[in-house]
Amino acid sequence: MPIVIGGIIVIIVILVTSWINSRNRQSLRSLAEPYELAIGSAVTGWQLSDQNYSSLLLEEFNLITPENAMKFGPLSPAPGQYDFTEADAIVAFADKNNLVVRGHTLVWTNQLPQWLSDGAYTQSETREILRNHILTVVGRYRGKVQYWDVVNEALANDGSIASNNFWMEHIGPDYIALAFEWAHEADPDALLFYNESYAEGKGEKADGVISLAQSLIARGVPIHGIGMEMHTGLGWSPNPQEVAHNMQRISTLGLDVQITEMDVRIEQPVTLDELNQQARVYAEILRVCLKATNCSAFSVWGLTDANSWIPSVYPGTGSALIFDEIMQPKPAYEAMIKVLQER
Ligand code: 9MR
Repeated sequence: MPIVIGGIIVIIVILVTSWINSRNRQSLRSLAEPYELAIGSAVTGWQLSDQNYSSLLLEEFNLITPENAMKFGPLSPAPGQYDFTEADAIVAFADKNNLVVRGHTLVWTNQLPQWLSDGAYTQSETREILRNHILTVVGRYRGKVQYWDVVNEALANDGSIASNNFWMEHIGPDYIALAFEWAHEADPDALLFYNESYAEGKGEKADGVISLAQSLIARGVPIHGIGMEMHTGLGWSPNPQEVAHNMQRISTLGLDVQITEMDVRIEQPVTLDELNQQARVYAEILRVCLKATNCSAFSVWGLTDANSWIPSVYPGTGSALIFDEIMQPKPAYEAMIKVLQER
């Protein structure tokens, strides 16, 4: 009898220990929490109902960004009409699971509705269309979307405001300030970001981001942060010291910074050595973000290599994310875990 009781006790101890271990399992989000750093991934609405996808997402991440669902084109099939099905599903999922949402993106020259890009609207009509769009979308998710990429990729490579841009052509340079003001009007508590690509290291474009932010702040425009997209690749990733310097400059302006869309593409087929090099790039950028006092989120642009935009846009390259096509952690994931444990 005592043997039976002893056996039962041992089984209970094993079960309780494994339950405790599974709860304390180290994940990116749990390790990042003490740093008050959010760990994010871009998502699509339809994938959230896939059990494997959503459990990996919830284990590792506490912030999500709709990859396409909140862009003007995908949202609005006809003037004044909206289909919020996918965006609502993403926000409801976040709500249910206590995730932070980065709304992406209110004003961009890409992925516009065809009725808008083909339409012949006057300057004041276009202003009104943009105002209504921002008030509608930000208003709908007031209190549920904590961060907005208000304006996306507005700068040319030389750091000037790009002229080959729908909003620049139809409204003029004021479109940027106006968009922030309207977003703030629709949700005064949302934190409003300017998001830019290929402006992470030293260069004219990064300087352009700083001067744009400076001029918005000088005009009293409500802007709270800068998004560094961080789409990069092996052999041409930004110098970490330069990224750190830019984060510092952004901090001097009183703004937050977030890594918003990181991926590191590799030419196919990949070798283990290349995956290790990729891991070093992820680790370096995460370390820079952790050391910066104003870096509040680190997001990758897709959950796994099966969900990445890279292979379709840059054929022959891929493997850009931290989980592989079958959802297994890659060296990049392990390297990020190590960086978060370095403290
Ligand atoms: O990942 C997005 C892809 O599915 C879309 O087809 C593409 C359209 O331009 O946009 C991609 O996401 C972009 C993001 O919204 C803004 N920064 C650059 C991203 C990659 O192009």
